[in-house]
Amino acid sequence: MELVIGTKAWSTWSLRPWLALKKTGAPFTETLISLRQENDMTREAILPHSPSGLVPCLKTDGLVLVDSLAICEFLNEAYPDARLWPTDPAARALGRAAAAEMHSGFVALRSECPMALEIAPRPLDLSAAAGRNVARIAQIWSELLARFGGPFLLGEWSIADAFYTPVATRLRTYQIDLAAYGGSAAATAYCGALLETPEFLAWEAAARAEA
Ligand SMILES: N[C@@H](CCC(=O)N[C@@H](CS)C(=O)NCC(=O)O)C(=O)O
Repeated sequence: MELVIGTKAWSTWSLRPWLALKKTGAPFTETLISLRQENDMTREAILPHSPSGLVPCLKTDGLVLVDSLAICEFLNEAYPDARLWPTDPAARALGRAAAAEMHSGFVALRSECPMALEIAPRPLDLSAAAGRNVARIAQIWSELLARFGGPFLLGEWSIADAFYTPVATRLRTYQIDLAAYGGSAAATAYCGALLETPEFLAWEAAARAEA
């Protein structure tokens, strides 16, 4: 398998399936494309790998799969023993809803607070829209952690946690306090736990080495 990804300091979309793939334990190679190159050069570098012109892209068994959520769902089916989603249908449904809400939403937070693993934490004033995004994330995290008992959203680590790991980096980088947005103490602890998994720490070390 080959996972084509973007600059590790910035590519939130790449981080998600990379974490899931690491959790499967399956061997894979990485192809790293530098994002934010001038003159459309990033797109030109991506296109030979990914017909969407976007990363991530997974190449496996003659398949070329684009989109972080689709790749994670593929991995869940290809590696059932990795339990990337829980076996309980209700937990799985709630996890998929949480991941999909991240995948398709929180636009203000994403644009105002880009993932930037190479910079030191710094405070930032959020717009009202981004503040509402943070409050909704605090609500999702607090409810799921209370329901399933943590330490991750559905109890054991799942694809939902892969989708919220980039959010945790944003909260840390821009010094956003979840408690100020209605988040529980468990939600704050969960944010820290996402940034302490061995897989995320390996990604972060590589991101810092890129700089
Ligand atoms: N919905 C897609 C979004 C992928 C995406 O937007 N990727 C960005 C990098 S994080 C990209 O490839 N940008 C191309 C560019 O910067 O030219 C997914 O989930 O994979």
